Amino acid sequence: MGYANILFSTDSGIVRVTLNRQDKLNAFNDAMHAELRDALARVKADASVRVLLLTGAGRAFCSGQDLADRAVKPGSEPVDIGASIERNYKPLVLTLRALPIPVVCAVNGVAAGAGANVALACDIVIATRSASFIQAFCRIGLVPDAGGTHFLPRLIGTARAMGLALLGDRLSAEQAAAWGLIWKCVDDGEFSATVEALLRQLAIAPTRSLGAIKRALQLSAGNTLEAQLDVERDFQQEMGRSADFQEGVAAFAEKRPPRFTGK
Ligand code: LHQ
Repeated sequence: MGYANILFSTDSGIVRVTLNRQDKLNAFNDAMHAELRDALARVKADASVRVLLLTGAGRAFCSGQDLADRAVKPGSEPVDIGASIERNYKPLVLTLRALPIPVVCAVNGVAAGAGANVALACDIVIATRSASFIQAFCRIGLVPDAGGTHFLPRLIGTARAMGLALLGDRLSAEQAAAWGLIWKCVDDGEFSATVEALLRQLAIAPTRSLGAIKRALQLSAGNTLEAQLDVERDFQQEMGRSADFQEGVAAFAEKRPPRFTGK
């Protein structure tokens, strides 16, 4: 499948997916969603991929749903926004969460509406200082989607989630980091280099262990302590049999850096 709305590249275990509809601030439309589905299926099928980057081209990360798209624009035909969520946003968020590799979201500019919440669905969210997050849904009579009502209260608590979702105010990247909504905010001039270093670090990490960590932390949101202790036991049992665990321990004993293969 050729891509017209995203950029896709692979290099040394790192896949980079860039939302690329710059004149619309990288708003999602049906075509972009289809391309993202295809791209994520390729990532899922390729065992050599060890980290995925999601970012945006130009001055924005993503302005959410394209409000001019036929699928959502009110007109003579009634609009079924639920169908668009079922077809596009729900599978996108679930796929990002289920990928057994770390997904980095580099928020290079404004992230609004579903654009903000797709970012929050990623595992490590790093933003440039001039970026911002807007739960824009209430500005147009909708509710947060793409997992926003799930992620926001878990990440920053109900009071802040309510404030953001009910008011639709712009939250600076700096404040987002201070609140724990995202991993980190870095100065614009250091953003690309910091993202690159992060990707390279993750690409040579023990990938199976990172996948298990991701899953275990996700499961903890709905688990009792006892159930979570069982999750940890089962993952640890699995990791204990991995080549990377052997390598990690051997490297420690030999006082050398580990050479993880992701196996
Ligand atoms: C856009 C958009 C956009 C089209 C900027 N669409 N053109 C909803 C419905 C259905 C299914 C499921 O889910 C959803 C979830 C959602 O995502 S609802 C939320 C949708 N997003 C928004 O409401 C945000 C709309 N955009 C904005 O508020 C602003 O553009 C932000 C704050 C993102 C950026 O503001 P500025 O930096 O001042 O840029 P701008 O507003 O001048 O935008 C630049 C261009 O991009 C402009 O086009 P133009 O031809 O005038 O230069 C905008 O019309 C276009 N654009 N967002 N979502």
